[in-house]
Amino acid sequence: MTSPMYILHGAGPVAAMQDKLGWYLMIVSIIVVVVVGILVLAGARRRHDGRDQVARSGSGMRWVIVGGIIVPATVLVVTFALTIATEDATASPPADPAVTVQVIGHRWWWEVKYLADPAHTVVTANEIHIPVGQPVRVELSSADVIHSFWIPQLAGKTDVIPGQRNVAWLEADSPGIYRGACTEYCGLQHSNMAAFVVAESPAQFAEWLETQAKSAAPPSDPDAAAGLAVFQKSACAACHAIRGSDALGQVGPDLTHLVGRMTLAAGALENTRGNLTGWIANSQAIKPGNDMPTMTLSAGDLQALVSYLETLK
Ligand code: HEC
Ligand SMILES: [Cu+2]
Repeated sequence: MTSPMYILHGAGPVAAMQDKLGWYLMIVSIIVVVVVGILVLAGARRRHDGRDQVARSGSGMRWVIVGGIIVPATVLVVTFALTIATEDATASPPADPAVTVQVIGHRWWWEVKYLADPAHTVVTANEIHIPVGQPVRVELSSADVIHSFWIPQLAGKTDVIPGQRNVAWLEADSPGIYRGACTEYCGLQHSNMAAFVVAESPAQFAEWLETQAKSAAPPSDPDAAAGLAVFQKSACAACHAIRGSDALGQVGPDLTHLVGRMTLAAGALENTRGNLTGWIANSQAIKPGNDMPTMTLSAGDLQALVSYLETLK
């Protein structure tokens, strides 16, 4: 769904540092393999000839010291130093990040929280909006098992571990949608656990955050109002929160601004009215084993529910 996942097209400073190290390792490895291959072939041929005096002469010893100790040791030390330097630079976010976002791994979706303004906690799912060109601190935790957070074009993998808070940072050089995924096997629906970073201009980001901080307005349309009643009296409200209503559930994604999201169920479906109806009618057929049970709703209740959810802009 939406943008593919590129691992070779870095689009921000963290990815650029990791790309550079990756290419360095790749090139050095190729050179080492080729050189060792040539030496092995040459050695085999020499043994064949039965001429091995060179190995015992002084020039042979020099070869062993230079080729067997000095060159490999230099390559290893330089590689070690570059790796440590890259890890250090990519692991610690800049001291004053523009935005801090909490990302909580759930089986099988991502909860996304912004605590920038203490009066308003913004909670959304599977979509991380960030201002372009500014460093973003990502605080990672898990509600259940070990997951791993990976947005290949922006930053490498960081484990998401229950009972621990790991920190990653990322920054996008240009606006766009960067697809990521959970990259630590976490059960049945691991492959349907996409995350999307939406990088937009700082003004657009501020506007988005302001919209997200608002509570849902009570529906005016009678069909939608009936839908809200269904939502509150059925199990939905026990698992989902809609800020501004009585629904405070914490098991599933916050639905306050559901319509603004691109996908449903962590990239499993495009967010359209038809897919939303299908998801509520039988989410287990779409994402088997996910934590939303199949509920029996009358056709009327289902339509009312969808009409209500479609007002959550
Ligand atoms: C037992 C808890 C539970 C109940 C009850 C429940 N849900 Fe869910 N719901 C979830 C979970 C968990 C997810 C996330 C599934 C996933 O992506 O793996 C979810 C996902 C969703 C989504 C997709 C949200 C998104 O951003 O991807 C919608 C919409 C939704 N539920 C609506 C409803 C409605 C409407 C009801 C009542 C008819 C309902 N749910 C009942 C747990 C529940
Ligand atoms: Cu996972």
